[in-house]
Amino acid sequence: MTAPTHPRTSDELIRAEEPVLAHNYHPLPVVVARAEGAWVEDVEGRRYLDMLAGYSALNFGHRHPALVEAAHRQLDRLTLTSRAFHNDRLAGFAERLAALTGQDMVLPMNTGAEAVESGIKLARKWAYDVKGVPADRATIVVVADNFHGRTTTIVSFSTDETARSGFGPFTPGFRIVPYNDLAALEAAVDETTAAVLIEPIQGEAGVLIPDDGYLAGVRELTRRAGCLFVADEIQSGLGRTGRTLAVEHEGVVPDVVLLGKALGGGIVPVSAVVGRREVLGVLHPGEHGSTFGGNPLAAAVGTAVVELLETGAFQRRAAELGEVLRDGLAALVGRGVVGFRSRGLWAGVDVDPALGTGRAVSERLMREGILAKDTHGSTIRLAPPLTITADELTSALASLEKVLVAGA
Ligand code: IF1
Repeated sequence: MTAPTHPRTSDELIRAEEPVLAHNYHPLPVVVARAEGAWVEDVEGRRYLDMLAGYSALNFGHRHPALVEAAHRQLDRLTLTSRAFHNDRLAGFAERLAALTGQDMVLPMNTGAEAVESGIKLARKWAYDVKGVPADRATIVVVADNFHGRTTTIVSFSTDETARSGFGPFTPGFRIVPYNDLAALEAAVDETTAAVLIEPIQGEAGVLIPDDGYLAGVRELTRRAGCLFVADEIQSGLGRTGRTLAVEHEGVVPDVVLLGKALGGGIVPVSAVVGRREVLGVLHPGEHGSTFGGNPLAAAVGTAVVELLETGAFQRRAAELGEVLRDGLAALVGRGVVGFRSRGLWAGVDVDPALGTGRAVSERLMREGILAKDTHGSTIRLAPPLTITADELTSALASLEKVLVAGA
């Protein structure tokens, strides 16, 4: 790729943001101008291997040709109708997505948080209309260290003070129990419970993988209690862990699955609630909606994403390269890595705090041409595009070793 001639340098662009852009992030000091596949290029033409992939929104790499083609084709036909009318892309998207996930119905939304909020509203309405919970008494059980988005209701049940503090008053009706603890979950579920809402693997918490049997236990517990199992697969889904959905590692089918991020192929925001007819069927005209939800551009790109996943090739690739990632990280334990968790092409790597914070390690990796991001403390999240090659992955691991062992 040739470096674009840009009117301002990276430093000038970073400085220009300061007075005019809200400071709700602390980005690494890199200004990306172009990208293709697993590689991004900054304003000055420096290249970096992207090991974050937009927090798993770029599972198919930057500007995957099939996805860009689908977007271009649709841009030249129709981009938005609102749901006041039908459009010729939505039925196909809903059919393909429902089949891919083994569910009955689809509620198309835009961002992950909107899918989560929609899932919460659906679970509550199902509790009142189907389960018979008294009005306004529905409860939803969530787990500590959850991350489900940034809306006021969602941060109402966050246990991360940074995400929650200063945004009250909060939405009631949520019970919080420890993750990976079936006894605590069972104790929190009662006749008012509409749903249990969990991430099959906790992403922001540091790629925390529950014990084998936990997801199957949640499935059995919610079935027995007559409440819904709602799985937030917005970060863990769509091939990331080596399966279409992370719940498949335990052969579990939730009542509702929340999808986002990679569903839009890293091109447009696309999210969805997919689930059983008995749940999504509680919605009637006028009860829920969104200006852009199910728009033809989103549906066209979303359909192309589903087509990429229908063959299973990306899932197999993530599983195979996930072994390279796992073995590479295992070789670093005791050499700067104090622990790690990985499933498919997704890992949370705990770096020895003596070597620096996750941020400091991310900055050292950046100087080695690798873009990654810390989550909390000294944990680095690795989530490359599933299109990464074995050689690229191996070189990223070598760079990690270099910045850790060399304490560079
Ligand atoms: C940020 C990380 C954070 C998610 C799960 C719903 C959503 C997310 C499991 C909401 C979004 C993003 C948000 C972004 C950084 C990133 C993130 F975990 F992926 F790293 F923050 F925790 N469910 N995660 O992971 O989807 O509304 O953002 O489309 O807020 O900084 P969204």
